[in-house]
Amino acid sequence: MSQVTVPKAQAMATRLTNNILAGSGAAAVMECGMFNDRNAPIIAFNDVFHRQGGLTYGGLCTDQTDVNGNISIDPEFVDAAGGNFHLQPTSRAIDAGINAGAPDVDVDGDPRPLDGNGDGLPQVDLGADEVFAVDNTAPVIYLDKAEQTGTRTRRQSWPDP
Ligand SMILES: [Ca+2]
Ligand SMILES: [Ca+2]
Ligand SMILES: [Ca+2]
Repeated sequence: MSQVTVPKAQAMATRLTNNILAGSGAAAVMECGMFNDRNAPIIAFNDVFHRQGGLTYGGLCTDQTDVNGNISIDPEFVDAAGGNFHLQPTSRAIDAGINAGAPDVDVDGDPRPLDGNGDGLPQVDLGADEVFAVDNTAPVIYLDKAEQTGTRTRRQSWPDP
């Protein structure tokens, strides 16, 4: 996909949420208002990204990056050239969406929202794919502890699990 055009006639009621729009070339990735309407769509919680650092928003749409949850980052598809638009586990599109109004399943039939960043909060991912949770739990380290207070030393230790 190189460009998305939001027709002016539909723009008044159009709300664009939880999408990844990645493009390239001279045209803006998201060009708004090609037809009759004078109102820009409501754009929230999307990743609008130009692969060469070019124009992301055009027409009626002002730059929405860092506004209303919108970001502009490489979505880190698994293999875009090969047609695999699943997200890599490191993608910042994971858990970057808004749950309200999002579908219950993703393109694979995976349930959504899932907690994909390990913070305990299930949040939808941007785009068609919902990524299964990765275990980001920090490893538990057991230490012996010694505190010196005046001439006294207090020792504390925990058994290994
Ligand atoms: Ca998620
Ligand atoms: Ca989360
Ligand atoms: Ca999935």
